[in-house]
Amino acid sequence: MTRKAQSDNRKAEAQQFLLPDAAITLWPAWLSAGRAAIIQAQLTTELSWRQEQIRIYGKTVSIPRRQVWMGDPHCSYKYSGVRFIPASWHPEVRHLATELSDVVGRPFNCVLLNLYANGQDHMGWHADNEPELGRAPVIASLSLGAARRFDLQHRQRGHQLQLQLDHGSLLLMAGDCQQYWQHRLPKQSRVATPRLNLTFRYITPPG
Ligand SMILES: O=C(O)CCC(=O)C(=O)O
Repeated sequence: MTRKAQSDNRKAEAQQFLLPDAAITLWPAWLSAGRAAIIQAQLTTELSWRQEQIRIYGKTVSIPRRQVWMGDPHCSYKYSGVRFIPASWHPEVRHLATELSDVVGRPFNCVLLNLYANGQDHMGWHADNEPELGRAPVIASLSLGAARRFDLQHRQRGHQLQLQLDHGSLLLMAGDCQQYWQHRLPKQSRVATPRLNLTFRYITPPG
């Protein structure tokens, strides 16, 4: 099958959610289980994962997961008072960024990778609304490993959405999603195996 035909098949399998102030699309099996497992194993062993420390309400705490920030050299990123300088592209991650750009029709030049050892590791409510990402960022979130629940809630209207992000799934958050909605990856104590998530983003180059 050609790359174009593969990407058309993936598009056909997309689920779109009709929600106020957001454009959310889920491809439950964007990568085959085999390819997703190979990429998960490779990135888990080959990247320099760090458990970052951030300041919350004046206290320094370790975040409940490990991370790598990666991308083009200009893509530095400020999160909870810490400025992250991007690691250079891992070839497989750069390849995924190009593939995703083809499918989504938008460029991606940086990515936050999160490694959750098990269901105790998590990420709290937040939006990817840092000024570097622009007014209506397009975020492409690829999941590898343990299936986890992913929650979204509208900041003003109270709408909620719960999704399951499976091994090899792709979630696209676009439109005004980051302005009006928050999302989180809650703790799930019964999950015993690791999960890796890559959120591809775009930061406008200077000049
Ligand atoms: O692991 C996930 O699915 C959530 C990641 C996330 O919310 C983020 O990178 O901003």
